[in-house]
Amino acid sequence: MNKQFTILITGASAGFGEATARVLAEAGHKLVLVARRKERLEKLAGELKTKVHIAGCDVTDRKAVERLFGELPPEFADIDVLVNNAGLALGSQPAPDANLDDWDRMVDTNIKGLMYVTRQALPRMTERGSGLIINIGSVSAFLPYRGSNVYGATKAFVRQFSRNLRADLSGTEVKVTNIEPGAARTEFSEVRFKGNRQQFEDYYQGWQPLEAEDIARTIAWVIDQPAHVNIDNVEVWPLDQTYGGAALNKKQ
Ligand code: NDP
Ligand code: 8X3
Repeated sequence: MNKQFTILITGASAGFGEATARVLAEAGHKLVLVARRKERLEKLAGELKTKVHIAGCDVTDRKAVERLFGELPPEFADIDVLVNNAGLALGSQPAPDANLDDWDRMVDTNIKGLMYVTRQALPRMTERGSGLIINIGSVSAFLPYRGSNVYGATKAFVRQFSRNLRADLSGTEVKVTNIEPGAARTEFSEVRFKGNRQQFEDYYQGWQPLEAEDIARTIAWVIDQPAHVNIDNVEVWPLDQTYGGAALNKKQ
């Protein structure tokens, strides 16, 4: 690691975000850790040997996100890197059976939450003339599968928003990266299957998913690139997951 940065990670209380906090703390970066479950962040901060500021914040709450940035202590106020990681899938039913509240929450978190946090972070980056936004998308942005409906569509938003940000930020020295993981074993699937432990275990049975650390290392690698290099899009797949063919609805 060449430089020590101030890095804000949303969704740092579990999965990719927590693993990323651990990897980036080892490299000596200052961290701002954000999630709703503040007690988890407190425990994590206590284990990290770097300067950490924690903030309990629901990214779907626009005012709370504004407060989060407005109340950053001076030594954490200049965010060099934003890792927009907070997100979720809820439910895996095909669209006719899906729960509209689940759809709302995925849109609110994966799209609107990411928008709110990005909009708060950007002006200071452009004023300072440096910065990096790392968005956590998903292979579901472009890989249709049964039950992905709104979840995959929110990640398609993340993909295109990342590219549109690149266009807007041309000439500002602010970089944008979209990382698109395939299936990983984290609390993500507990949330998606609404705590159904059997469904969780069945899903991961017989193949090897990604681990949170695989994505944390990818994030650290993106951050390590020299100032003139922008990694635009990274797909990270488990070897055991790949494309299926187009589905045929054979009548007989
Ligand atoms: P986890 O469920 O393990 O972690 C999700 C994190 O997001 C938690 O820290 C949670 O914290 C936080 N979060 C959720 N909603 C909010 C909210 N409204 N406000 C603030 N924080 C919130 O999942 P992963 O680590 O696996 O997922 C992280 C990201 O990676 C997500 O965007 C997900 O879509 C994406 N992804 C995951 C894949 C996987 O297979 N696991 C594959 C591809 C992409 P808290 O509950 O404390 O608020
Ligand atoms: C989650 C990855 O493959 O379950 O974003 O859609 S996958």
